[in-house]
Amino acid sequence: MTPEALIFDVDGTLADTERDGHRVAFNAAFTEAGLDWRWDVDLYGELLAVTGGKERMRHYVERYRPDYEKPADFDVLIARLHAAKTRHYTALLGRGGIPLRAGVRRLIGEARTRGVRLAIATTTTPDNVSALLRYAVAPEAESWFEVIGAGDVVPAKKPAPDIYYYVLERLGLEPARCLAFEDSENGLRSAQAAGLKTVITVNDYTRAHDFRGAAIVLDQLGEPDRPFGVLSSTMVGDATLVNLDLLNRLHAL
Ligand code: XBP
Ligand code: MG
Repeated sequence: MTPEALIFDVDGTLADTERDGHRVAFNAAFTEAGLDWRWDVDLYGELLAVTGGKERMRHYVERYRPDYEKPADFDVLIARLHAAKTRHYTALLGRGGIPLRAGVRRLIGEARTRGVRLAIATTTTPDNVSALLRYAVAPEAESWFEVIGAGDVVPAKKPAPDIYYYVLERLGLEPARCLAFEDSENGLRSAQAAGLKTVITVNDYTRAHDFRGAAIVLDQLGEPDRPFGVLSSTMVGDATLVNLDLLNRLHAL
């Protein structure tokens, strides 16, 4: 049974955006604002437990900077820092700073050719999604995605299922007709709670996460000359990349 729609997470799934993208942009925003907040690669890995950039900054101050005296207008500061971070991040994407992960372009192309609908469910800011699609996929790629659920359109971010409910409602589809693509435990919990079968492609930040309940866990989607590595699956058979044939089999399980 062919899935009617593929719903993609963005950060860590379409591209490895976190370590060399979001993290760098947060640090640039902190420097610009004259703050001594610095997020190194390891600390950022810990901070990723909290989804959403504004939420992540608040968590950092609460958990790691008891010394920091919050100004009365702390909410305004967070909003300003986040706007600056989005500016730095989208500029970095505009310079071609972040490529797509292996197999992403191929699978999106195959879905379009075969009439499988495409959507996005992410906690990241809409401008970040637009920039990644435009600069890393194709100038018109945003129009390939029927629904883009992003950022603050729902109040509760992943691992809450709200963003997937939002996307499913706009697609007009039951979760059983779709497949989700995620890279993290928070993403998997969100998709699962919305009733979606989920394909996981791990990255360096998420390799050790708990992916119980995922339909399949891979190191990447695979290319003809770069077979995927399987971390967990009951049914890969002789497949070496994620294509619609494999997705049909997963979906039918
Ligand atoms: C992605 C995130 C995002 C980005 C930053 O999670 O957690 O917060 O790190 O984006 P997921 P903003 O891949 O599970 O959707 O700064 O725009 O919030
Ligand atoms: Mg992700």
